[in-house]
Amino acid sequence: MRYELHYWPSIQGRGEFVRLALEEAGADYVDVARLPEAQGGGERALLRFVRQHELARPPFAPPFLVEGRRIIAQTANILLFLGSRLRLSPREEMDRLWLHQLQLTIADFVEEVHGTHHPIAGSLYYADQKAEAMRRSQIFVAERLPKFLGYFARVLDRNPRGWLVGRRLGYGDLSLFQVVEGLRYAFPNALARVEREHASLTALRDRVAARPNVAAYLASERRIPFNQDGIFRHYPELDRSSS
Ligand SMILES: N[C@@H](CCC(=O)N[C@@H](CS)C(=O)NCC(=O)O)C(=O)O
Repeated sequence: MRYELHYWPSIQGRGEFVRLALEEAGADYVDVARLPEAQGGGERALLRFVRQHELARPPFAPPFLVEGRRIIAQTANILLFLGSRLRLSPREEMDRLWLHQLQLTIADFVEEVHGTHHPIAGSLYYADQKAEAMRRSQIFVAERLPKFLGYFARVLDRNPRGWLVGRRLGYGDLSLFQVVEGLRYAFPNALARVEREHASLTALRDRVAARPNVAAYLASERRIPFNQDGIFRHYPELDRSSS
């Protein structure tokens, strides 16, 4: 059955974690809001869906995935659902939970990345919260970024296969790839320091980028370039170390 991904059409955002899983698996899917409005796409289609108040299990926010009559929201939950269908998660229950746990930790981290440029409110412009963003980013660069990435590097280092969980690539590896890519764009100075310390992060990033389906996707127009509307934004003034 064809999967429908519903996400904002002009940013990678959280939808990208789902896109990467669908692309790596060669799944049959449509990125609905990226279709022209005449074909039922565009932001209007997305908003119409979110505002369908008669839905029994409505999503709160994009991304969400539709498969037939099923609607699944929350990035980590979508990946939990897709993981077994697309062979991107291990078979053992405890391994699956471990992968889900890592994905939830990635979700926490992504929220903190977003908080670097929008520490007060998502509804305010960056310019209206720049002072707070500078303060928050200093702490992010000095403490949170090395702590989260050091954690993921430790997990990678413990697996001789070099993946987060088990013998094969899973959806968590694709997400960690996206985090490294996003941070290279948003915080190039801070990330270079962390990558120098943790070779396993760079190795994971390179192995994922070299997967044939991922490489084809990254080179295609389906991959939206990083931009200043997404989660990973490059404001040079935020990428400074306080030391
Ligand atoms: N925890 C949710 C967060 C979803 C979320 O924040 N979606 C953003 C776009 S990335 C959105 O459109 N939020 C609208 C809102 O929070 O009102 C997830 O991981 O999927």
